[in-house]
Amino acid sequence: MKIESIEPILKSQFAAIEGSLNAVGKRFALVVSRFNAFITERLFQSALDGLLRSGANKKNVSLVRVPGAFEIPSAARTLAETKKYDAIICLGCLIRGDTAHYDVIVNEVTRGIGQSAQETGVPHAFGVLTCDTLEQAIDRAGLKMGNKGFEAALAAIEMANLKQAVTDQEKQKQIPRSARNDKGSDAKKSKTKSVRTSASKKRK
Ligand code: INI
Repeated sequence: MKIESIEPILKSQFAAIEGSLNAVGKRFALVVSRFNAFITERLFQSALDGLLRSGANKKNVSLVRVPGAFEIPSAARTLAETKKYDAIICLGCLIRGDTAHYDVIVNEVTRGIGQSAQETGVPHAFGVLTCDTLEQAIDRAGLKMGNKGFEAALAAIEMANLKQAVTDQEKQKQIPRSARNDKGSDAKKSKTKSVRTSASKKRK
C-alpha cells in the first residue's frame, strides 16, 4: 500500500537523467581473463549476447584477452586511453583458494578498474566474479544467479548512454536560449509575442 502511494510522487517530482539500454552505434571493448576460463568464457558469451541484443554491431566490439584478473585493469586502462570506446567491460573470475593470493589480487583488481574509469572518464563495467567456491562462480555465470557478464554488458551500455546524455545536456546549456533548437524555446515564444505586438499595434 505504501509503495503504491509513493511511486507516483517519485515519478512526478524527480526528473532523472538516465542512460538508455540502446547500444546502436556504440563501441565497446571486452577485457576477458583466461584464468578460470571455464567461467570467464560463459561471462564473455553472455556479455556479447547482451551487447548484440541491445543493438551493438559486432564490428564495434573488440575483445582483449589477458592471463588473469590481475592483468585486467592495465589492459582496460590502455583501451580506455585510446578514447575509441564508449565503455569497457571487464570480465574475470577470482575464486578464493587456500592461499592468500586471492585476497591480494581482489582489492587490486577492483581498485584498478575503478581508478581507470575515474581517471579516463570512460565507463567501465565490473564483471569480475569474486567467489569463495567454484559452485558460487558457476551460479553467477549462467545458473542460479543469472549471468554477471550479461549484467555487466547492460551496465556498460547504460553508462555509455548516461555519459552522452549528460554531455549533450551540458553542451545545450552553453548555447544561448535564443539560439537553441528545441521546441517551445524562449526564442519562439518571444518571436510570437513580437508578431502579436506589431499586429495589435496595426489594429490600433
Ligand atoms: N587470477 C584469476 O583471474 N583468478 C584467480 O582466482 C586467481 N588466483 O586465485 O590465483 C588468479 N591469479 C592469477 C593472477 O590474476 C595473475 O594472472 C598472475 O598473478 C600473474 O600476474
